[in-house]
Amino acid sequence: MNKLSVVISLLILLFHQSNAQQQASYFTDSTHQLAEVVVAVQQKATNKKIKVLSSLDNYLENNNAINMVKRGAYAWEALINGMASERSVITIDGMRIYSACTDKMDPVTSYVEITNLSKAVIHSGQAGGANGSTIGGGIDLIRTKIDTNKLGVNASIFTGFESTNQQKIIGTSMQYAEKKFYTLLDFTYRNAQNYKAGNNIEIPFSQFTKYNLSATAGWKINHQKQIIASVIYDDARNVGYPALPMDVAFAKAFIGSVQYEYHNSKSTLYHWETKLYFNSVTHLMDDTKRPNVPVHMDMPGWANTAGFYSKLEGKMNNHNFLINLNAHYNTSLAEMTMYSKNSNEKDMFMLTWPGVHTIFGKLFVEDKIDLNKNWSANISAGLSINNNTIKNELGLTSLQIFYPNLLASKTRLLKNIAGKINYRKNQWQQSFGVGFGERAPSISEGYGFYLFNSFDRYDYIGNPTLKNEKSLEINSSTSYNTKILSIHFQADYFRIFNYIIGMPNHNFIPMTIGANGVKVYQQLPYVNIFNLSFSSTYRITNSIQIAGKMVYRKGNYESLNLPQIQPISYGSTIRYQHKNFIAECTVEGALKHTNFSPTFGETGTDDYTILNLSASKQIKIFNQTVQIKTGFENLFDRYYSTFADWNKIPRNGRNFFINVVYNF
Ligand SMILES: [Cu+2]
Repeated sequence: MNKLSVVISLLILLFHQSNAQQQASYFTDSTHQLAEVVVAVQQKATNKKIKVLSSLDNYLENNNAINMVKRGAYAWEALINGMASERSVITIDGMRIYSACTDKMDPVTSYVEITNLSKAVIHSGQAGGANGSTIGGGIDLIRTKIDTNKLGVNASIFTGFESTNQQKIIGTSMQYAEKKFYTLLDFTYRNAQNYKAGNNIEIPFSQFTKYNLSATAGWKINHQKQIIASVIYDDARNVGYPALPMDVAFAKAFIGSVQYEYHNSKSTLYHWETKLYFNSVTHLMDDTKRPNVPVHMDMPGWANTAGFYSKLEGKMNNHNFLINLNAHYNTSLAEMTMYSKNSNEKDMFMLTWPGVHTIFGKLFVEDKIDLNKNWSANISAGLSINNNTIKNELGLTSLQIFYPNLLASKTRLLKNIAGKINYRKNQWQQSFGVGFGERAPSISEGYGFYLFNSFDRYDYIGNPTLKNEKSLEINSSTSYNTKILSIHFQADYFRIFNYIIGMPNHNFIPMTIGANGVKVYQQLPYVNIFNLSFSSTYRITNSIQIAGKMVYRKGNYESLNLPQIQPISYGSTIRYQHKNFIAECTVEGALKHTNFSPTFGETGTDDYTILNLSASKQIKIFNQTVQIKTGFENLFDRYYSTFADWNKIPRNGRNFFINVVYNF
């Protein structure tokens, strides 16, 4: 067993499992990913504070490698290893999805529901490079697979309530399986009003409504072959973003795929999986509900992506290898219309993403070699080709104002390579790895046109002449595991060359009224990002367990701090379990944010500590089970915001929640 992969299990287990002890089976142990291990099993105790019907955002935030940037109550942006989403690859079942919002209101993670996910596989650094080019890492959101051993109909209905924003959650999960055919359908509805921060302060424009439907159907051709078709339809409406000057009228995604799978555990090439997919994301931002807006704006965006991957896994002697060939084609377009108050004046229209088409193709190979009883090694390498073409004539001519020699098309070659050595003896496990990777600028970084950033209040202009960003990384981990005590220690260092960041350009005049100026994406010669995390679990008695964790990050370019780098944060949980009853008390907090970045508009945040209490119980009635989880978050109603809260919008105040899941 070699835990090279960080796999976090989502607590969907309540839907599909009747015993908390079985959770471990959800912590998949992949032999393939070079990913860092924040050993999931150890994290379990701290993760358990999560509600069954929690948002995926809250769930991901518990991982030591991840911080979530909050712009409202909904759709947070995941930072991996202290790096913004341009530097990571987030996929759903291996599928690439491009967001349609120029303001990061619709990260990929917002298009799935925790209720239809089985796990989030989190890779640190180059280990996350299988599905795309990355610097910080990757998250693959794996949806629930059907339990084909359970023939007939299996279903659950669930409901939840949160007092902080009067959130109502209701949904169902239904499975039907025959010998040759199976299907799974999940539906979740959430509706929330404005939430309240500590001290009972209401945060206006933080409401949202979301519908999510996920359906899968599989046909088993024989024991080894099957075809799976799947769709996700996600529809969020009337979503408020209190930290931003605009809200969302709607954000919709259709995500569809067909997959062919061959599996034969006796063969050298034991698993082959090929998927064709398509997804379409539509986003409409407006400010019609905001008072005192100088000029009303509409900002719709569209992102359509079609692609495939073919993944082959094999085993030969002491080698365990993976070959992943994938490609996708994306079109991204975003517009802005400023409505003139004076009917004699013309409305202003701009393309903020000038109809950029991206073609990306990648070959990724990985091998895990068992050298002897104690030693093993992982090596991986990838080569990608990335082409961006501005297809819209107006978009191209607009950008040519700044870049007169700009050509419509640009092709980049991106390389990545990584190696890791692992040593395992008795309860100890050690690893040491190095990696190198490159990424192309994102659409906003390369081609964005007057994108207003409400954090530093600058209009941003993309730079199509940017070089590839390159990263060198070193990582090391140590774990010690016994039945009673587990400890995990992890350190990562990234040296990123040609680091892309917006820098003020005083020659340009901002478009947004009240903006501080214009920033153009430029490159710092190099930056350093250093991450350190520690987590441990100690079983005091059979029924009482304590867990703790601490995370530290530092990001700088010489004496300049990088933005959005967290201060020291910590968490501790004490958990009591007796049969099907679990009670927990969690303390979490962060120290004062002192290494903030004034250059990028940051002003630092205060330290905070909050306390959460929860209890869950499972009741069995014949073949049916009812799971109830209830508790308080931020019990003392502390008013606080973290370093990652956009424009310092505060987090939730005291929240009473209850989740009920009924399986039948
Ligand atoms: Cu938006």
